[in-house]
This record gives sequence, structure tokens and C-alpha cells, in this order.
Amino acid sequence: MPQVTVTEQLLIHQKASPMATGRFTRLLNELILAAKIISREVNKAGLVNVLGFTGETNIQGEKVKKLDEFANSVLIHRLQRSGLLCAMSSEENADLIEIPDNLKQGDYILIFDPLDGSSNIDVNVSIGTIFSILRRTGENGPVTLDEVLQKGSEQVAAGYFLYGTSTMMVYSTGDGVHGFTLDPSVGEFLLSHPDIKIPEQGKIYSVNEGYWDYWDKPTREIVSYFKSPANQRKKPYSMRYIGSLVSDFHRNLFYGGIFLYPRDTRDPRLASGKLRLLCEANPLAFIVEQAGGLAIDGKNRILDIEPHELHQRVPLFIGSKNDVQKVREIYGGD
Ligand code: P6P
Repeated sequence: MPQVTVTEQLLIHQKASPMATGRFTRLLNELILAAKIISREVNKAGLVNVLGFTGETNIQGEKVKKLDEFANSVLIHRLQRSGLLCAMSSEENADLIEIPDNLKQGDYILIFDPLDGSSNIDVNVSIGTIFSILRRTGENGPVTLDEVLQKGSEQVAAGYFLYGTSTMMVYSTGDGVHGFTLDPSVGEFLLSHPDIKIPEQGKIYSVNEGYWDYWDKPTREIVSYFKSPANQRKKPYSMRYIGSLVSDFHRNLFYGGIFLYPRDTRDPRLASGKLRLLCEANPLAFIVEQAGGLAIDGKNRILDIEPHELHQRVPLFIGSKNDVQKVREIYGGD
């Protein structure tokens, strides 16, 4: 059976959209090229001097690893010159990344985490690039921050690249979720997982139980629920936690389950949790809902949250519908 490349898939989607101009297709192709460049570096990280730290820290107060910096600069350099964006926001950059005046502007806004899970880089654990695409709300001229601070439900597309045992691209444009696997021998992403659906009920929960003492009572009740075989289930869930959001999310997307990153009291900056709304929670929430799952902050749908700042953090409960509903029930949501 002839393999479908992601480029062919994008063209099929473009032909099906009467208003399509081809700009969106070109934007995703630029992202794909950037991901191939990042994948090449990630896959030889152990062999060249890209491991270790640059010595700087990013807006999140996290030590920046050389591959983080490399991935961030590849994405910014390529996408700034695409002529398709009017602004970008990266998890690594404090402020909005504008398009220099000497470069052509477009109508799209790209928000990304260049290399999520980077704390795992030096030990060969899967990491990934997460992206979210919005359309500007204003007509033209300099982009305002308000145009970027849109609810996740406004995303025109979202997805991630996973640099693991193979490099995968999983994305949605609002018409289901599709997975592509990079065939390095031809340098193409080939359709490997069409129309992905997450099981309604999982058997895995993913949370860093090391923070138990910092959680409030309902959060402990939630985690205890998934640990206990007594709750109308034959056996307890399995706990799987890689410490790389993209990897934990990707496994649960296929096997079913729930990923939890609750707020905790160990650090005032984490009062709303550790994960970022715009570049992590929103894109993955878009994907999981398209795959039949749910994503909430404990009570509210992630995609309904009105952002008020670029690096806003949010508690995240994401995965199989029935498991996330259980979280909402215990937190007292509707
Ligand atoms: P913790 C990686 O730094 C990250 O942002 C996510 O990829 C991951 O899920 C989370 O942090 C892990 O955080 O506090 O459990 O180490």
C-alpha cells in the first residue's frame, strides 16, 4: 500500500478547505523541516558536544541545556523567515518574539515549547517539541499581546514532535488526530497512525508522587483513587511517569490513562502548577479532545481558560474521558 506522507496529507486537507490559500500548509512544512533538523541533533546528542548546560537559565528559572537552545534557535530562525507569522512565543523566551521589519509578515501566531522534557536529554529519554498555531485577531501592523493571549479553543492547529525510539509527528487541525513516523532513509514523515482515538477508560496514571506532602486533600484523594483497587476495578492502575510531558502524554494517548500535574505548595511560583497554559496545556488539550479525551485544570476545561499572561501556569489533568471526569467529580466540578 503506498505510504502517505504528511505533505500529501496536508495537501488533501488544503484541497478540502475552500478558503485555503496554501499558507497554512507552508507553515506546517516549515515546522516539519525544523523538527527534522532538531531530530538529527537529538539523535546524535551523545556523539557531539551538545549535551550539558549552556550556563544560562530561562524565563522559567530552569537551566538551559544546549539542545534546548539549539532547538529554540532553529525554530525561531526558520519560522521568522517563513513570511507566514506575525509573532511567536517560546517557552524559552520571556517576551513575544516579533518578526523583524525587514521580513515578510503573515497572519499566523506560533507558540511552542522547543524541547519539552529537556531534563532527560543527557540520559537518552524521549523528549519533544510542542506547538500551537493561532490566527491573529487584528488586521495588520504590530501584533499586540492581547492577540496572542487567546483561549485554547481558538487554536487552528496543534501538535507535537516526539524524539524517541523513532521520531513522530502527531497533530490535529480540528479534524481528528493523525500520527506520522519519520523514515530517516527518505527523510519523510509517513502516515503511521491515522485518526487516533484515546481509550475512554485508562489503566495508567502519571503523576510525580514525590510531591504528595505538597498537595491539598482533594488532590491526595484523586491520586489515592487511581492507586486503590477497591474502586470498582479488578486491579489498580499502573503508575508510569517519565518526567517528559510529551512522552507521558503520547503513551497515554495510545494506551489510555491520565496525566496529572496538580498545583502544589513547594514553591510559590507553582501555586498554579508547573506546566504552561499556552505552549503545553493548550496544544495537548486540543489534541486529546480531538482524540475523544478531556483536559481540565481540576474543574474547568483547559481550552476555555482565558490567558492573562504569556507564561501562565495551570494545573493539568489530561487523558481518558472517564478518568478525567473522576478528577472533576472529586474536585467538585460539574
Ligand atoms: P517534575 C519537563 O521539565 C516538564 O516541563 C514536563 O515535560 C514534565 O512532565 C514535567 O516538567 C516534570 O516535572 O516536577 O515531575 O520533574
